Amino acid sequence: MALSESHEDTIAAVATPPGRGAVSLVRLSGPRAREIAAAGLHWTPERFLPRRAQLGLFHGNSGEPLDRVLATFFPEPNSYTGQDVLELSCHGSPVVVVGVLEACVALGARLARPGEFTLRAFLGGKIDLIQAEAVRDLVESQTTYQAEVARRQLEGSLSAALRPLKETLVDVVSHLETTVEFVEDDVEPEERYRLDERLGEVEAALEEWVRSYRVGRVVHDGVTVVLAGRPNAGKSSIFNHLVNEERAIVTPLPGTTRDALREVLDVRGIPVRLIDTAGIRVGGDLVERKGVERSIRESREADLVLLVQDGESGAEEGDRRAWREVTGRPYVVVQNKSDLRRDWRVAEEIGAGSLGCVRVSALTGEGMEELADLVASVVVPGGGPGRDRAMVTSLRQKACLEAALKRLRKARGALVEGLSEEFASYEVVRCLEAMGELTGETTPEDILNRIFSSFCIGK
Ligand SMILES: Nc1nc2c(ncn2[C@@H]2O[C@H](COP(=O)(O)OP(=O)(O)OP(=O)(O)O)[C@@H](O)[C@H]2O)c(=O)[nH]1
Ligand SMILES: [Mg+2]
Repeated sequence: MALSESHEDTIAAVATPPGRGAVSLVRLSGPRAREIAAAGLHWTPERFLPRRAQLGLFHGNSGEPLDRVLATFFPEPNSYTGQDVLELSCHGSPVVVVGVLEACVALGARLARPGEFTLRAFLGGKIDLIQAEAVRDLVESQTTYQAEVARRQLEGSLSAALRPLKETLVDVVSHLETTVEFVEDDVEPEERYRLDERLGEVEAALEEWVRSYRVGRVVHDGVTVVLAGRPNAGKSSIFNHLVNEERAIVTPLPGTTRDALREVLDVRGIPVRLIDTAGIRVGGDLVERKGVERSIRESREADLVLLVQDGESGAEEGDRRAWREVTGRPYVVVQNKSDLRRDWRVAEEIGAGSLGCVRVSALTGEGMEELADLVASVVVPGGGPGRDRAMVTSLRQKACLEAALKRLRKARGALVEGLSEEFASYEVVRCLEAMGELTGETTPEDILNRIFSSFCIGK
């Protein structure tokens, strides 16, 4: 998508998911939005009232009535994109929706590309790039916590925090530039010290944001957690309990699970891809051996392994074998079947390398809340997601911040080493550019294209 391409054409897309539903929404944005919708409704454009839901009969390509729709007109600049926007809510049949969309196209609209509405909002200065990314994250969120973090970012938490930092940098640059112009009066050492101190404050703030990515990444991308252990320990029973469904087959026979089973669940706001695997042991038939291989492979790629042990029989060689296979990955010990036995200890070496230990019963549900707490505190650095912390959630944002930090440190180095002010000033300007790339002011076109093409159509 060439961004230089005119945004003067009017775009149209279905904004609701494909399939059947009570209502579907067709959205138009651009200078001809009102005219096109009016033509479909057989109205005059003047009949639209700003931000009022108005009922009308929408007509198809050949003039036949299609559906009674609810039209809402958002005049520019007070719309999502900043342009004239028209939303047509029709009955949610794919036939009706496609008919309305096709009529709009026949009347002069162009089909929107993925993310093009949000791109227009960005280019029109309604939102910055961080907020645009937050729109996508909000649409894609799988847990309420993810949605909350995205919403906060959409409201501009990071953008607002960056603003005073940028102002400080601009101020420092103008101080440095003044002295460059009047070469004869060098900056006094105290002045240098003061400027360096101000840069130091910005550096500390940027570092804090970079650090927040450790949590932000987990919140945004989620984690993979694998249930592993010897056969019959109750892995599948725990899996079923956590996903709240009889998803995996459970039997008293060791070696029940062969294939890996996956489900995504919400653990204290973190999206967890939970995988149930075959019990690890030697021997078994060909199918089971394949299952065990798979189990070991999944465990070795996991962010966290739940090493399930059988409380009924207690720690024994079978547990040790499973443990040896998963070592190298972070793991917690889950002592299952607490309803049968509570007096057993985890083998010392197994407990020593673990990030925690919890006693549960998949049968009664005992300890399951503690297990969820333990998982959340282990996968999120700093012990569980903070409720009101704003954070950086994308690698792109983190990379921009790191680039800015690198420049900032160079600038501080130049000041401290007593180099000419020009050097420091040059680096601070580069730092500002990196921050501009973060919010979208100076982001190269190909990066913008990549970001917006990852959106869904109609957003
Ligand atoms: N009393 C009791 N029995 C349990 C508990 N959890 C599982 N079981 C029983 O233990 C047996 C094995 O459970 P599974 O969940 O199939 O064990 P698994 O670890 O998935 O076994 P494999 O798939 O063979 O590796 C079944 O008979 C379960 O009903 C528990 O907490 N308490
Ligand atoms: Mg199983």
